[in-house]
Amino acid sequence: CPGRQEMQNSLKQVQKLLSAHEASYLQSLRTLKKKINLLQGTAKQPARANNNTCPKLDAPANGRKLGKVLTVGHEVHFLCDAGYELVGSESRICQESLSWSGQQPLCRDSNECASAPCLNGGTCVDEVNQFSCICAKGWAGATCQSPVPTFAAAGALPAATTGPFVRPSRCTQVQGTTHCTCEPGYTISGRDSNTCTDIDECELFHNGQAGRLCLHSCVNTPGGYRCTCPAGYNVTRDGRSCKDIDECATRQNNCTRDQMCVNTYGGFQCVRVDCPRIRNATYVKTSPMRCERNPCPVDNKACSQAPNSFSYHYLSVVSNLSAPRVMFRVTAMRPMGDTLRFSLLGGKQARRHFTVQRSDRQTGQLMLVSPVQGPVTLEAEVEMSELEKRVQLGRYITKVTMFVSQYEF
Ligand SMILES: [Ca+2]
Ligand SMILES: [Ca+2]
Repeated sequence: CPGRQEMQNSLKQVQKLLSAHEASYLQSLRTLKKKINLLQGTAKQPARANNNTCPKLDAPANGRKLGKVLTVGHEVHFLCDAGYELVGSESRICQESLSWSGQQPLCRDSNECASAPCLNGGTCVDEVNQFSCICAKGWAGATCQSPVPTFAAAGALPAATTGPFVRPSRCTQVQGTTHCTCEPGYTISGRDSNTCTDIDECELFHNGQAGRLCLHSCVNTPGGYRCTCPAGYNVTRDGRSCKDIDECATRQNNCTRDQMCVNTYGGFQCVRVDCPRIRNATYVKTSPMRCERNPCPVDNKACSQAPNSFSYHYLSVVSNLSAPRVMFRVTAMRPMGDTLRFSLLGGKQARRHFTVQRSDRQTGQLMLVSPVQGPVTLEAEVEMSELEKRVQLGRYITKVTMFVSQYEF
């Protein structure tokens, strides 16, 4: 009967399916058991570690070892330092037999010369992580790429590019690149690294923010520079500024015996003090810088009204001195009478530059009111008069001569 046959076929298929499931189930069970055994073995391992590890491995010379676990199933990897290449097994596994797979690797110096980097017949020398070239005659550079300029070629250069302002550079090869250096005060010339040219410090620092290189003038020299000063000055110890030469102290003057030498900034002056010749009174020199009136005849009012003394003072100042500024003080040592007066004598020029002020009861001071551009010589006279009940007792004149220099140092 067809119905029964169909039923039997279905049962057979179910049976096949069931036995396939059973086989699969048993297989899974075996795998699980294995895994459990392996896990149990791993858990017990520390107690018998010595029995279950591969021998210790060393890192190769010029290389490193990655991985520290020496138990079965673990891997150790090897790396080489830069410039070295690995020969042998890159990684090794600790096997069930407690021995490592593969071979102990080596780190071998890699050969940078393999690509024949030296040109024009140069010989390559392999070094650790780099190479150098020994160039054939007539060639230079890291890879012997540049022809060496011969002496004849240098001589053929225009005159402006030779001489003390041009020097050859010193070149060394480091890691395949050429480094050229110059002596101090020189810099690599823009055109090629074989030539060094002098640095023009005077030009370079002409308008420097930190101030001029030299206070007066700068002279560029091969490999350096120097500051110079105008006549009458020496360069200071720091090499930058200028210091006046004291011609009076160093006998570099031509003043005669009856003259006095006055040192000025940038020069000197020979001065001679002559007592004034005025009507009604005569004067005598009481010191090199002072004249006093001779005693007046009795009842000679004109003589007794003439100044009692003239004092002479010479000042040396630099040009453009800041103002206002006290230039000189006149003091009455033993004042007589009840009043002292100080006043400025002299013409327009004196009044343009000076004023006289009283600084205390017995002292008057000559003030410079505006800066003066040198070179110029200015003169001013300060008169001090003593009065008693508005009657003049005495007059004393101080003549101040001011030598203003050309330069501001
Ligand atoms: Ca220079
Ligand atoms: Ca001088």
